[in-house]
Amino acid sequence: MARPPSPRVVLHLDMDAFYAAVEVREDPSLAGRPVVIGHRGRRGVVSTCSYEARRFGVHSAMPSVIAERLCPGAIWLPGRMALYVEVSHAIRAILDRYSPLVEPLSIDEAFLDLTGTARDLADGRRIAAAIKQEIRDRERLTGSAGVAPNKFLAKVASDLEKPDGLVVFPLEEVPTRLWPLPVGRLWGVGPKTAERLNSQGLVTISDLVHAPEGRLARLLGEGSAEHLLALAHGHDERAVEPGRDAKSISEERTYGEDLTSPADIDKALLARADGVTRELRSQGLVARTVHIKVRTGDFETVTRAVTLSEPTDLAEVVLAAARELFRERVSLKGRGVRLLGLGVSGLEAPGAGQAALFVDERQEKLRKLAQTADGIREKFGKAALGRARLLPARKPAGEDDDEGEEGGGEASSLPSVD
Ligand code: TTP
Ligand code: MG
Repeated sequence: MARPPSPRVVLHLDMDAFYAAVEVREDPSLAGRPVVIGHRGRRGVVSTCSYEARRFGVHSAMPSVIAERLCPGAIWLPGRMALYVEVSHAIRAILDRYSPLVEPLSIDEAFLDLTGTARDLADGRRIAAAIKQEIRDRERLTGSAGVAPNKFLAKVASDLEKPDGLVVFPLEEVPTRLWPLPVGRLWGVGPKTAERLNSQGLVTISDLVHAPEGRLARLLGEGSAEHLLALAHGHDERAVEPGRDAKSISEERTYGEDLTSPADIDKALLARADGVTRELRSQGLVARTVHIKVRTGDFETVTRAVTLSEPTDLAEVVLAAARELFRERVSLKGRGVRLLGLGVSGLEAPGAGQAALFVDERQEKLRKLAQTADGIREKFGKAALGRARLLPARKPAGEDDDEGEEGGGEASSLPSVD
């Protein structure tokens, strides 16, 4: 009989008060003081703050005016993204020495699959302690680690004893340590869903687990209910995916019939900009460079690229750049478009520039809209939400409403992340 697969050992590491901690490291006179990263004033928001400032109630994404009121004695710093990225790379280099399977999630957190190196969770704890110590020695920073048989429990665990925490979360401890937590800790439960569950008296994960059978499915749909209950029991099969630190994200499509009308070409660009930026947002990244690839009916292929003044994850911004590239730098000379691709590169965590430290109202509005749309798509499937402009009176050849699927005839779609 085949042996059952050995249990996995997954580690999640999240640095403590990352930007603020780097600033304190650079200027030790800040140690022990409330430090806020962000710009003061009406349009500013808090990027993060030291744990000393958190005691006053200050937190990430809070409008600066409120933070100033809560903690008048705070030291405000504008943030130095280049430095934080450099430190992030140095930490990544440390992590890479402990496992070939490292999946970065943001500028200051990553999953490591330790299954190959750690015999069991206790061994995982030993490795986590060594990683934390090495980060402390080399970078003079602290991080919090969670060690568990899967990604979900590892991520919950790393947050349980922040800052400077190290928590091992075996499956047996799910009832005592996971069930008392609020439903919002389950992946997939955003503020809206949490509110809905709370209004039904379902406040803790324990409430979900003990709800009468079928109740959750009636509230959220069968798929979501099943997913949440699996997590609530500490089950999560997702693999640590090192490929997620993509260098570029792109989509291209070949059309059965060459696109000739400007309107059809524009619709195709919009569809690709939509797909690529949705992937960006789902990975929590923004991009600096937009490129397009155009193959004409006679098989000439050109690529064109432009670097944006601010990185973005918004379809509108990417589309505007792609349109301009197409209009200004592609010459069809009467030929039709056989293949059209759109990609983004220069990927980074958001907040990499001034843009995230200030609230740009129009961009924020667009982002909120996009995130709401992403949420709806995730919940109800891709067909649930299109854009008005994506519903052409006449579909371009090979273009399909159903994202990412092949169109008629010889059309093909090649989304790729590399
Ligand atoms: P987090 O890991 O969420 O926060 P943190 O590291 O500052 O604090 P914690 O100890 O709770 O982990 O985010 C990492 C960095 O990302 C953070 O230092 C600053 C940046 N960031 C923003 O710029 N804006 C935000 O809204 C958030 C949440 C983070
Ligand atoms: Mg952090």
